[in-house]
Amino acid sequence: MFLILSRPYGDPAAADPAFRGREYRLRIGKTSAEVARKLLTEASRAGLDTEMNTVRGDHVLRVEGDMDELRSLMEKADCGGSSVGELERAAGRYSGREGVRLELPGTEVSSGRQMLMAILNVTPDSFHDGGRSFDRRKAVERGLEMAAEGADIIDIGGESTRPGATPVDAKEEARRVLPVVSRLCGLTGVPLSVDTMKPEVAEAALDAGASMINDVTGLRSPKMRALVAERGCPVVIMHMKGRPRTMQSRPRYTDVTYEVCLFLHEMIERGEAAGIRPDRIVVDPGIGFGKTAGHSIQLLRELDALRTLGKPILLGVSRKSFIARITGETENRLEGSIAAALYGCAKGANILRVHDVPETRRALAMWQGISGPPVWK
Ligand code: HH2
Repeated sequence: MFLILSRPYGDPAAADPAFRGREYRLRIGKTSAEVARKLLTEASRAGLDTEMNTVRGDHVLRVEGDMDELRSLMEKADCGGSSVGELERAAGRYSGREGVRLELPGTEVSSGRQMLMAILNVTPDSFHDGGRSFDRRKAVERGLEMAAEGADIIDIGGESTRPGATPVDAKEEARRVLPVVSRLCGLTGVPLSVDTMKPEVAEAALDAGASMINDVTGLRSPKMRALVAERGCPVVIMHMKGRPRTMQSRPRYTDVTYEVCLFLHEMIERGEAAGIRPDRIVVDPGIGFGKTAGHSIQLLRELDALRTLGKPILLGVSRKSFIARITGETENRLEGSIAAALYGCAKGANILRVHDVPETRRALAMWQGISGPPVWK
């Protein structure tokens, strides 16, 4: 697998001196020891910066250079035509030449426009809005409010995944979520997603009118894969290391971005092999899920690596603890959330999962106005 990363956002030299003006950083995974050695030799001959790591038995080589240098390096190291072809395809997906698309009832995600997924937790214990919409009537009111505020998708959850959260059984989760899904479905045209790791809850929610599944366990369950394939609905594959109860107890990675991408890549392959349509899959790095603040920041910095997977990218940074670690503001996390979300957009995020719809909508409009095509005279 190739991961391509562009220069860091902002001043490349200041942000990451290791880049030394090079255009791209490439991670080449799953090479044999022999090919990795050849690549290392050729790269040092060509004066390119390299670093080698072993991740789950794969040799992962980091090379910095522009695309021509990388291509010629692979040819010289005799990696074989298929590897060079795969590099070209990864580069095509990275640069968005192939485009990303996701259809939902009444709306569409494309590379050109970022969407807002509003968070609606029908739980007593979610880390930010726990208890606010636990009452069914209040949840429906809040959903309608978020629709009026401009949410493109509403993501309804009945089980908190905050670190240390107590798991909820399928019956209780369904009891919380299903009435809200059916009621909202009749009252708003905004597509509804259900945030669940349980195939039985997902199935009942689709029957009740939900049109998308957000699976924080990343389609690990064969039943979930079969269900999504059968229903043909869009699905979010999110990366999580461990389980919510224990995931924050000293998570470790050799190369967090590579490992997250490798997991997403494998789950995309398994999902597609189970019959899920390629244009129904969204990927998510799972900010804060089995990650220290440092891991989350590294993933955000390198979010563009996920573009190599060729799927829409969902990003959930809203009000998470790494924001408080940076700003020192434990209570006021709104501004930090918006700043992180916009940074994510610059790196290729297509869908932002947020608690604060109107504030993010206004900030996003400004960012889109500046970064989009020049429409102002
Ligand atoms: N984050 C949370 C829950 N679900 N799903 C995706 N795809 N990506 C995320 O980043 C993500 C998610 C945690 O946020 P929240 O729902 O507000 O909290 P809780 O799990 O405590 O209900």
